[in-house]
Amino acid sequence: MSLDYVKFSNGFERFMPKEYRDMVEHGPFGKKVSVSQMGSFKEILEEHPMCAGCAMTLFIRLAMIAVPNPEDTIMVGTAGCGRLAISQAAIPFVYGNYGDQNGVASGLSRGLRLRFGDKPKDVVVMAGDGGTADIGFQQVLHSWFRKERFTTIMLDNEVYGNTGGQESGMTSRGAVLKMAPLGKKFEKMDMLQMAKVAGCAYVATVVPNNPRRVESVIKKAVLIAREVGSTYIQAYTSCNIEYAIPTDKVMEDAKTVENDRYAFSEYVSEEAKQYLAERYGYKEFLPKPAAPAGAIPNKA
Ligand SMILES: Cc1ncc(C[n+]2csc(CCOP(=O)(O)OP(=O)(O)O)c2C)c(N)n1
Ligand code: SF4
Repeated sequence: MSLDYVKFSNGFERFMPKEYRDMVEHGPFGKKVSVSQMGSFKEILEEHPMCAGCAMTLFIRLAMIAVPNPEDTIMVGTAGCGRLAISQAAIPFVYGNYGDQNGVASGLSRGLRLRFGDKPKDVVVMAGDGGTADIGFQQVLHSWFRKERFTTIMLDNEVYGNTGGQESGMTSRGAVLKMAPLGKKFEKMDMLQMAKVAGCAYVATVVPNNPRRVESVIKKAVLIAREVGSTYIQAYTSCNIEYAIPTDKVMEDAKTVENDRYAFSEYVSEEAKQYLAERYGYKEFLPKPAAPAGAIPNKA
């Protein structure tokens, strides 16, 4: 796993399928690409079998562009809609039993550190809200308490989309779904607060209609996870099928939900701020210069 796996073996170039040649020649491996350049390079995820207009797919596509070193990244996932797209992408993908993704990622991340030492190999978990907050909850929380150094991304469509519309812990109270016809009786779980209590060094919420923000939070989360500890991103990735959102209204819905219960939020621990500033030059986290002696502080 390195740039070596995205180059041709001598003499084989002309036998490789066009898609593969495009990926080697015009893909993002070993280069710095950004979401603002979409359309000018071959993307890691282009074709997938998910529903037309599915916002989850857009988010996954953006996430694949945002990871800082795609050639040194392994994605881990589980049952749910997201794996249908993630498994089509040109990044290695590990898929286990439903809900065991954070256990698998813990072992993988530790193993990669033993094998490759200081050379960063990034492990990124992407799983649905059911996989993260319900079935995989125990393994998710324990990986955070143990400060396992990988990123967990919840693809929160607020429903079990892949199995036809059961409520999840992340469904909002009162929501009526095909297989929750009486309406959900309990509140949406506060996974953000749980992530902070469990000691995550970085916790953020995003919606996919702000690609630059998606890119920014994913980069920070992956970089922090390299050395500081667990990081968590919760992304609203609507299910247009189970929530009956017309495909041309998916982005409008994301905006409405952002204004309602998915306002952008970002928590960065002090240790993570210092690390991002010193190691990766994040200016916003550089310590503020001390006020000169005798200066009068601004009145609020
Ligand atoms: C052990 C096990 N139980 C149940 C299932 C069936 N199953 C597949 S996907 C899924 C729900 C996925 O919901 P979520 O994690 O929210 O992801 P989404 O499909 O909504 O993206 C279930 C129950 C399974 N594959 N394995
Ligand atoms: S069922 Fe919902 S989440 Fe799954 S692919 Fe279709 S729109 Fe996307």
